[in-house]
Amino acid sequence: MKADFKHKDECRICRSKGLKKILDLGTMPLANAFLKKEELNKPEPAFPLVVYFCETCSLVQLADVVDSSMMFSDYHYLTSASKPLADHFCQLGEEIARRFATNRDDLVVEIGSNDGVLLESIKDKCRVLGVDPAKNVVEIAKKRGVETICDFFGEELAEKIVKKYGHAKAMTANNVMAHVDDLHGVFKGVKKLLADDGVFVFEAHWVGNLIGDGGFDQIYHEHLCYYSLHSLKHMTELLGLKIIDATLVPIHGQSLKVYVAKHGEPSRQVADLLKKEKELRLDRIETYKAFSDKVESNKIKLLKLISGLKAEGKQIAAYGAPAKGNTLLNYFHLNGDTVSFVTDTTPLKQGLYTPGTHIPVLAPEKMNEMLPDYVILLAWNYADAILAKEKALRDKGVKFIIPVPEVRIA
Ligand code: DWN
Repeated sequence: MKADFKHKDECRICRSKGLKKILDLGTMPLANAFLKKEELNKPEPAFPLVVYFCETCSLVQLADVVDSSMMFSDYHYLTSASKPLADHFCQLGEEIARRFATNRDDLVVEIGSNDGVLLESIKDKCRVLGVDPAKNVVEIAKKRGVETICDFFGEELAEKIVKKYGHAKAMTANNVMAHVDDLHGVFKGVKKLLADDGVFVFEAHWVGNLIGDGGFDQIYHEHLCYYSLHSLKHMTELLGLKIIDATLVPIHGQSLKVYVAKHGEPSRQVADLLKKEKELRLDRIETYKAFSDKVESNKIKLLKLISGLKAEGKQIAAYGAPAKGNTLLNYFHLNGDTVSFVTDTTPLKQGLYTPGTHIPVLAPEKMNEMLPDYVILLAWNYADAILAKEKALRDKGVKFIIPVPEVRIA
């Protein structure tokens, strides 16, 4: 099937041509392209999944860019399907309203607002506006009472928003900046829309965690960029923006939480995190070569464990159908012959099949009915919350295989 993607040979931050290949995961279907039963026998679009490193600004990135409308116009991912994440974003919303949008008339704009969980939590404290390209998800946000523009954010939309709503005292974009191909356009749009004293606070998965955990499954076509604070500093400085604060939060493994403004001096934490990245050698290509070796050793360990369990006649299922789970299932060639089903709390995914591996996605209550011997915890980033929530299931003997950061059974 003809694939709609283009190959770029320059860095999307500094435009350097010297991109170096660091990991090739082969050709894969889109991680959120869950299938209906009647689509299982049809050809599935698949695209190269190859990771590159820019030695000039240290941005880790994909160079093969899939058409964004293919990935984001009808979206199966809902923030509200993961309670720990929804709770986290409500806390972030509270911080934004408390620190940056303190008056009822202050405007808060969220880029990639998904189903409106964050903005709904502060819509009675300040003016809120969401921006998200996924029509199906925007409808859910609007039902929550969150005004949302169904579009991709960029300079043009920023100008339209300023004309209609004025400047934003705060902006946010969580697990969004990784998805952006035109980074300059989005940051220029932020600069246009943000009030002179405004703050843009956003979270993005940290490449230091990807390397540390060997969490290769967070690599998929939606995620074009894998950020270090160093690379984000390079990007913001190109546009005269300043990173005034930064920290790490325990979300999706570990994510950067970055505060950007037009004025102000960087906090001590910015210097400390940049120093930590230097010590982790995130600006050196050798670091990423070692990462790809770790991915291979994790693959061997997990496949050895699974083949042993299958040889013993054990039934194996999976818990959570995250996008990253599809990278793992496809890269490890784990299909329905090995993994009999996967459960997920997202109604949009239930009744569908995983892309490439065609494993049925069932509602969570099916796990209690089927009681498999083992479940691969594909949503490992919520391991603590899920293991606690599923105590009764575990007391019935269901064991959890946690694939990242180290393969272990709980
Ligand atoms: O960047 C992105 C991240 C932030 O969200 C997007 N490109 C797509 C998506 O990635 P993901 O699907 O890997 O995200 P999550 O939040 O790790 O997905 C967790 C999945 O597990 C959801 O489909 C919900 C499900 N889940 C579940 O079935 N039971 C989650 C929890 C907490 C549970 O108890």
